[in-house]
Amino acid sequence: MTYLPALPPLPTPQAAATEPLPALLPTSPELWVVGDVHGALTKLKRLLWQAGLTNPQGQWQGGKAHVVFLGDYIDRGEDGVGTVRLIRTLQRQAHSTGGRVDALLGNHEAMLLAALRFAARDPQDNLKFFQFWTRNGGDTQELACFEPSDLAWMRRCPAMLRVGPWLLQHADSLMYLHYGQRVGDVNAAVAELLQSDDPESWHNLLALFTTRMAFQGEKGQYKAQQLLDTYQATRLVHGHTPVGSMFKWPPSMPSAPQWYAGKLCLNVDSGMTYTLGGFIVRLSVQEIAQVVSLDEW
Ligand SMILES: [Mn+2]
Repeated sequence: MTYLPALPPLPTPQAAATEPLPALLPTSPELWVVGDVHGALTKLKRLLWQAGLTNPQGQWQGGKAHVVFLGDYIDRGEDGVGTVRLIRTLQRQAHSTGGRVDALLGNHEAMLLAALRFAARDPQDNLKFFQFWTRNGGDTQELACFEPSDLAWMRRCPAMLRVGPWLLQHADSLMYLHYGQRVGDVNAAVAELLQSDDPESWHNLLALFTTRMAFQGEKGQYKAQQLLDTYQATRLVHGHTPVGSMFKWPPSMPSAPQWYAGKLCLNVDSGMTYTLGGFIVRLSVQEIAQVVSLDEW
């Protein structure tokens, strides 16, 4: 990690080169959020089935529900490729029933994309993109299993979304402010970066993506409010840092979604690939409406 350059000054909004994604989506009567899956495909399928979003085989049965996956689909768990394929399939199936599935960009997808982008022109890995990914749990055995369409899909994953009053992003970090002051601008800038061949831009993205816990501690609530004000949302939902590690819960304690920073932030990373349990969360306009947890089984 030490090779990474100093972070760029904050903020550095970039001109949008691509059509911005819709920043504000209507609030679905059923909004579900799924934290870091990290290849825990068996658990993910069970959770989606238990929530009534799919049948036991993983086919969409969620009707008009809206499911947002918060990034980090690959590495560490049993089947990252299968996880990506399941989410892609659910996106198509949900679309046909008036539902919606979104998948945000996680740092593991960004690390993989960086490693692959520079593999041909930097075979000695002087830029250390490949090493950075493998040292952070990159699963090189899975590399050959990803098809070009999987990687193209990853490059299209938005960095953040706003759904009604909720701001949804992968990391508990202020990194998004480096890319724009509006949700659509951030997504356009990150999408442009993911198509670029500039190593420094990629280094900066990966360095920013290693930051976490920005909303913890004395100034956490203030920072969260700044972020939410900037992106015109009232509550933040994120993954990236498992709740058990953020709040130093003993391993025997079942994980659960956790509010913090004066209830401005909701951490929904169940760490499902590291722990016995796992959960997904349904949100109402301002609250947790339902938690579907494997700990109940
Ligand atoms: Mn992460």
